[in-house]
Amino acid sequence: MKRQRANQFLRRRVLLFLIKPSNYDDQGYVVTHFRGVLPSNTLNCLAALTQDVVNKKMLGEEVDVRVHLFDETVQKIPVEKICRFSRAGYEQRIVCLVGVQTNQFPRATDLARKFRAAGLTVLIGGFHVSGYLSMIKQIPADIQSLMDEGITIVKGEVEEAWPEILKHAVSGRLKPLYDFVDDKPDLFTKPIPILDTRLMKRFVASNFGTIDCGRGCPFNCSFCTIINVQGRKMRVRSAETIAQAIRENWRRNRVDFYFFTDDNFARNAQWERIFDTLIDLREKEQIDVKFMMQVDVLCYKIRNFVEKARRAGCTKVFIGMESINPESLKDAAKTQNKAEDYVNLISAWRRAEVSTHVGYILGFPHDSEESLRHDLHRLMHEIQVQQASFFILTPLPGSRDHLEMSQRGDYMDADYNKYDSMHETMHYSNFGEPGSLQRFYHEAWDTFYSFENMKRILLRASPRNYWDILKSFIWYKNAAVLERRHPMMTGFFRRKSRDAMRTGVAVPGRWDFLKMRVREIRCYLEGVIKLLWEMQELWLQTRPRSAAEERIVQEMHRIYESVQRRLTVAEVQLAYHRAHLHLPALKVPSKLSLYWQKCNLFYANRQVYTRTDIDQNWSRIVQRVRRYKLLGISPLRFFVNLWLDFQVTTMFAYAFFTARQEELSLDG
Ligand code: B12
Ligand code: SF4
Repeated sequence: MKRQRANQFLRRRVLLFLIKPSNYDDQGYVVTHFRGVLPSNTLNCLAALTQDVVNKKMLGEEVDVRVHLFDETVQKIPVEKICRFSRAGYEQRIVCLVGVQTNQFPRATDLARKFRAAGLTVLIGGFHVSGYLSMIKQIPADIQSLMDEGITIVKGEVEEAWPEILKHAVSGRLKPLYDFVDDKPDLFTKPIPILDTRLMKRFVASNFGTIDCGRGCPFNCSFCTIINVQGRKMRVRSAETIAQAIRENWRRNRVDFYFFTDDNFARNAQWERIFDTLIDLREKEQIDVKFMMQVDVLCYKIRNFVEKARRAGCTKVFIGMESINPESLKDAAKTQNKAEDYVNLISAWRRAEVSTHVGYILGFPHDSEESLRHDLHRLMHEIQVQQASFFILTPLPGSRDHLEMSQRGDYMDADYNKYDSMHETMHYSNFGEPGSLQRFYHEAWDTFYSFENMKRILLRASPRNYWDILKSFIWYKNAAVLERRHPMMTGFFRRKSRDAMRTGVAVPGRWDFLKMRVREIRCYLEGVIKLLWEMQELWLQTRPRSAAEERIVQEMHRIYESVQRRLTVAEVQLAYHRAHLHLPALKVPSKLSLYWQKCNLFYANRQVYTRTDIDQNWSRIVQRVRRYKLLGISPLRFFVNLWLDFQVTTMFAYAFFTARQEELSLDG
């Protein structure tokens, strides 16, 4: 016993912090949300690699490694606490800033300097440093100064090299720069990203996992960084390792939805094996796993690809469409995309009842406001995609665009925090005045996610993906319209902290900060209520209805078109009567029972078509409150309205939370 204690005492403890930094907003606050939507696959990847090193005791028997994961997009990093403990000097502390993209580089730099100043060992890796240094051989001043301060830069993928880097870190022999870009690891049997149960709880859906089943892409788009870091030759994970990880996650945490983060799953040489394995998991082992993936425009031409994807549980595909303007596609060397394929592509996925989400880039040299408006109209009405994400063309370090612009000496914004595809970072030829492309960018989001377009999309959607699309609309509108941020970098309910601001930005006084937060939170909550009302209205107007209900709605519309005012009770009864002629099982309600149905929606929920009346009553009540005419508010009307709203909201919430059950039974 004593010897065991002595051994424990002699063991060196290493605390390893894997931190995924966020970025700053335009005011200099760190972007953190109460709940996130998309977890970081890079963080999960490094967690798995580290776990493997620890399990295999690759650092030696005497080293006891404790790993802590942080994702700053959903939690505050306890910088002071991490540094304080290090000053006590009991344990060695190593901080790894992981998956640092260009827009996160300024935040990562601030964090790295704080940790380094407290004497910790610090490493930075991810796409910014890997991309920049793989295209431009001369090390830029900002990266050089980090290295001069003793911070280690890691360029490229570390599946093979991670044990060695950790050994160097633990023994204090780290080099300033590690370079693995030309030495890409084979992924076939490497550890699959691990899901951290504690972190998963910070995301809206804790049944959500990520796996990169392969890396690289054979194409050659000029704005893309992936090919210059992960290469044009695809490397893949084995279908069996993927299936084993899915089984394990299902058993331990009931994870049943995945984002396969491959940039182009259609070019993964193992796609068919992976699909077949997933089909077996679903059909033979009853593990009802579903997933979304990224594919290219030509994928629908691959034999069996769409059909097998559906059977394997694919519910959504993200397609790199980028533009429907052939000139713009040529500008980007995206020659594999042919705009004439788009309609066939979308209808192939629609027939398989898999929803389609396209990435669309704004700001190519041939784009103008007028041409983009025209293209957007075609995207919505002719090609009929179900979801779209817009990105402002950005010269990301690591792309050919960035290299060529650097060589030509073209203007590029010096602030990397803006390289998030929501900001203008270069000159856009047909958008002379600065800010005009950004204005159009917001217009594109507002137009695509307008009530009328969302309604058209949901009316065309199949029951299998109706709720998936509606839920995405809530997420997307919350981000793009309420927060004015890109949904892929936005969660729910923004948090802000005075003590984690960008270096160089003046920290506001406590009182000013409090006033600002109260104002912001009030505006946000008002926005959330409006958003929920809009989504309820959307659901009421589009939800799948029974034949009887459909008939009544048609008859009511017919009568409404001839009278052009709200229908009287007698007219509603007439609609029932006409519907009854086609569907005799339908009872024509008495006048009294129609009044009863009007107040008791739970009893007759099939007859709720809109919440317009409820909203109008609320706005009348609010107007009176604003004019201090409280006595003019009828208590009866107030309580009836509250009761009706409660019922509609409850019905919506019930449908929302039981949607997954419905999907399952439909699938079965
Ligand atoms: C999934 C994904 C997302 C997810 C999750 C992010 C994540 N990192 O998991 C979501 C949807 C949130 C996302 C959002 C965005 N993304 Co993204 N995303 C990807 C994608 C497709 C896969 C990421 C992944 O899992 N890669 C696999 C991992 C294992 O590779 P890796 O990150 O390079 O990590 C390896 C090495 O770099 C290294 N490493 C990484 N960090 C560290 C740290 C240390 C210390 C060490 C030793 C090693 C190390 O080890 C890892 C294992 O080998 C990549 C493209 C790609 N192929 O990577 C784009 C990519 C990273 N995204 C990109 C962009 C631009 C964005 C957005 C700005 C887009 C937008 N407007 O929404 C946002 C920004 C989000 C933010 N601020 O948080 C760019 C980044 C380019 C750049 N130079 O910045 C990429 C490369 C795609 C592209 N178009 O070029 N993204
Ligand atoms: S298809 Fe996508 S991943 Fe492949 S090179 Fe083009 S942008 Fe990059």
